[in-house]
Amino acid sequence: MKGKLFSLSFTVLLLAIVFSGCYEGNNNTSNIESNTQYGALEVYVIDRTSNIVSNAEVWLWTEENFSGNPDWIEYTNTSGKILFSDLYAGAYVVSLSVMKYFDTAEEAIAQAIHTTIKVNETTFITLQIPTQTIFEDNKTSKRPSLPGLYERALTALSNGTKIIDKLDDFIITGHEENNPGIYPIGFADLKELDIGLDSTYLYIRYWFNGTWPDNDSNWPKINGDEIHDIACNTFIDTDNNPSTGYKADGTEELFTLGYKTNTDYHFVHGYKCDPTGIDYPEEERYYVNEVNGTYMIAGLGYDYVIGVFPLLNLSLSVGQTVGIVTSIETVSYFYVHSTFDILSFDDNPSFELGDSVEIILGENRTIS
Ligand SMILES: [Ca+2]
Ligand SMILES: [Ca+2]
Ligand SMILES: [Ca+2]
Repeated sequence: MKGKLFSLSFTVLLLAIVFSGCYEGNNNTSNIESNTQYGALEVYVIDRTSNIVSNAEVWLWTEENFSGNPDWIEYTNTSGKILFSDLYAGAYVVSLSVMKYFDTAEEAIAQAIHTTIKVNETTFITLQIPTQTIFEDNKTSKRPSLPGLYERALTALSNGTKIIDKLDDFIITGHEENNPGIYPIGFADLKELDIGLDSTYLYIRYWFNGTWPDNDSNWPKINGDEIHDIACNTFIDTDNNPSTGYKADGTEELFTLGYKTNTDYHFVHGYKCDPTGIDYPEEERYYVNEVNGTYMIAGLGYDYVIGVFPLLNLSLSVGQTVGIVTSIETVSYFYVHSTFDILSFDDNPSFELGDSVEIILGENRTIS
């Protein structure tokens, strides 16, 4: 635990230079050299909703080294904790990974915690993930380009409608390109769909029976097959009339979120609207096919993902009765649909039925 880390990326070094500039002349506070006894530091990491965060990257410096690269980098365990034992008593600074959780050095410095380790004592510190990761359109930017978006989403969703789905209820579609059995992939098993809106955006939150892998190498590998793609689709029947709209579901609008591993085009989100009446080819199903300004919040490393979609172009408003059709699908090397879950109260739902759940937009209600 006392070893220094030498292999740091060029980007980290660049950031370290920024840190160095900010803290010049302010690094003479340590008394570590004269102290030969140890204490410990336990860091606990939670997210914005106070859930524990495992595998969170925690950086630790001695106070005198805070101007540069961290002295230690460690990751929280499944209880959201990491113990730095055998630290010399003295002054330290602890932060979540500057690279992973902050956009600027200034932001990280403002939230770093300065603490003192005492001999034979354990100091406890809680760090909170500073904000949700927000992905704009298909870019992989880590930071929200729209301040307050996460808070807005939570407000609209808490005032909106929750629809509960069963667990372990993947369907076998019967299509030949689909998984004839069921892979046990909890993070693709929908357990709740929340939907809300405000004057600007529609918000859709998908809760899962598991956490999305936050590293491409950790996606499930099963019997020589490998999951490499997840998509969350919500179709809205805006006139609550299944005989109008996109033929398969009678819906008028499609919202999609997802992630693909090992590609430059990781994040997939957007919406389509104004059905043409053409079912194939798929790209001709809607007049409006791409809309900029959509966002995806969380997802990787979380058991939920939130889609934020501009109401522009949509015929949706508070108080409107609509039908909701939702599917969660994963893609593997062997199967177009390696898992398929649909939001349904039917004990034997089928893909073709496209079960629609009727809701009133903006109604604060739980449906199960
Ligand atoms: Ca489910
Ligand atoms: Ca319709
Ligand atoms: Ca289901």
